[in-house]
Amino acid sequence: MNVLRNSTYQRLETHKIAGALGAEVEGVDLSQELDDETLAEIRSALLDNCVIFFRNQSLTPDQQLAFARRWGEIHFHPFMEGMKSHPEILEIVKTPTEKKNFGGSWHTDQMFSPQPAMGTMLYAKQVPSAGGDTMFTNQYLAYESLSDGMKRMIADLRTVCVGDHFKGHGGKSRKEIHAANQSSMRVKDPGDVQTTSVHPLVRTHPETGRKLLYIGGHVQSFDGMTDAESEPLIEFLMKHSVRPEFTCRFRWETGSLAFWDNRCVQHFAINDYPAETRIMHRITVCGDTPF
Ligand SMILES: O=C(O)CCC(=O)C(=O)O
Ligand SMILES: [Fe+2]
Repeated sequence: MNVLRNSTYQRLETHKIAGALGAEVEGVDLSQELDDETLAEIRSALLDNCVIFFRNQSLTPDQQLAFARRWGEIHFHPFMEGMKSHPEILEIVKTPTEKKNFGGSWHTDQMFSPQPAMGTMLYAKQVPSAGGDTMFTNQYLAYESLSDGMKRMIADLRTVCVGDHFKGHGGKSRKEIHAANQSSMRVKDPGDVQTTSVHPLVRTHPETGRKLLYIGGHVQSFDGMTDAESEPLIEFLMKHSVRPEFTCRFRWETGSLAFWDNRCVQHFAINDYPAETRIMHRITVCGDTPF
């Protein structure tokens, strides 16, 4: 059952943007150093709503980083090169000449890492006149809405998650895909950073204690099963996990910041602005080992 998301706050206000998840937060200026009470209320709003949005923020990279650091260590993307001036920040850019976008399929961030990102903060620097929205889906609801039989069947499954050479991209490497797209974003070699990991398919959120379906586009197979055996169930669960009634869709404006909890949502960046430019600044915060 979905939680009601009706918490009340002293320092901020929340406005739900959909039935399943997502709320806009008002009353907070993220460029300022926040007191512990405000931060605690933002944490409750995040845990309640799975993804929260702040509008009309004016943030330098240093200010965005200072806010992110209040949540933990910064997670560096093993494959994507950060900004020269701020390696912790990934600049997500798509210009009119680029066909592909970054994050244009359902996934949860860095699921291929042994300790995937706890949360992602995405700040809009430049947005198209229309389009370029991001969708989110609530993975508690995805789990809870499965039948008892399916819940029993998947209870002990573990997923093998990969960070490169995705089957969906014909096995091509990130480097090859970005080169073919003449992408503005730079791919780096992960070196000896681990980029294939095995995780429980049914995960318990470490803060809320609720179970959820931990699945996303990085899942290649189930541990101990062949690709052919895994594929039909992965396909069913991926389709189920993004049913419209589990989702919300955020319409960006310059100065919007989205903060999502990667432990319980998937997201999808919609690629529907062929002739325009979109520039976002993204920081991911380190997470823990899924259980
Ligand atoms: O650009 C977006 O809306 C999201 C891209 C993405 O997947 C990410 O930042 O993790
Ligand atoms: Fe993402």
